[in-house]
Amino acid sequence: MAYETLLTEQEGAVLTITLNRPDKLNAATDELLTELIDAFKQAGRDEGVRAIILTGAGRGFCAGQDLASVQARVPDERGSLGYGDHLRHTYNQLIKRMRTIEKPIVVAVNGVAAGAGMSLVMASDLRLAAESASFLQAFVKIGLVPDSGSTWFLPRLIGQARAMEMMLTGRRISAEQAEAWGLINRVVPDDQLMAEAHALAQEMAALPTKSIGYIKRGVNFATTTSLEEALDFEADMQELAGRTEDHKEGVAAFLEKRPPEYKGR
Ligand code: T3D
Repeated sequence: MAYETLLTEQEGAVLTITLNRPDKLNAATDELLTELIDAFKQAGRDEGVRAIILTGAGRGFCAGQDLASVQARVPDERGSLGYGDHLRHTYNQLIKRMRTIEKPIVVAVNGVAAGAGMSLVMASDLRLAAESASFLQAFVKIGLVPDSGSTWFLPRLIGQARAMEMMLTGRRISAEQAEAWGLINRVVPDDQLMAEAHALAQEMAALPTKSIGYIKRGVNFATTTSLEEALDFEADMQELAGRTEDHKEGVAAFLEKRPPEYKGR
């Protein structure tokens, strides 16, 4: 599928998806959301893709929902702009797809990540940000509430006190602050962001892809369950991992004292 609001580029087993509405800081229209869901769907199906980089074109990463398209919505007789249904059919599907795709997503935050744009960052697996990037829970400033998983991800990542401060004030934090709070893995100089993201994604793409998928499943499950259930789920995931070709290759390579060659099978 050719996209209007995304750029995609594959280098080896690494697919880069770039949000491409730079004049609007890559604010998300329905078209962009539909295309992004599709891009992750295709990437999930394609055996040749073993790691994904998500980034933005221009000076912003993503400014959340496109507010011009919101203003164009006509309220119904109850005054509803249809946010509930819209979220369920677009952002919620996207966030679930990002969490369940069994491949690593490296996000390269190149600029401001606001509102649901910040949720895209949090739904990714490994988070790099340029020094000039920033993050804000913009919702309250326009009389909305954090969505697209923000209430779920943010307290888990940075703790309830900091999460509440970000959500209640809508204040912007720097990339340096985000790193110190554990919101992102690492800040890198602006001109090295994409090189670092590619290096990390290539490292991920050379790993046993199925293990990465099972690790994601395990962490998703464990986040909301008891230790007993998590132990049981880990045993299920280990059972599946133990059946993969890559596991056999990993053990053989270790015993033969050679680097493993993983195929993602
Ligand atoms: O059902 C549903 O859809 C509900 C879902 C809601 C999810 C949400 O994400 S709600 C939150 C929506 N996002 C925001 O409220 C953030 C709005 N943007 C900002 O607060 C600021 O733009 C930033 C803090 C992100 C960046 O500020 P700054 O000064 O660096 O840039 P700017 O000058 O404000 O923006 C540059 C351009 O991007 C400008 O366009 P122009 O005037 O040059 O033609 C601006 O209008 C445009 N832009 C930025 N954010 C959005 C946007 N256009 C549409 N929608 C945006 N969200």
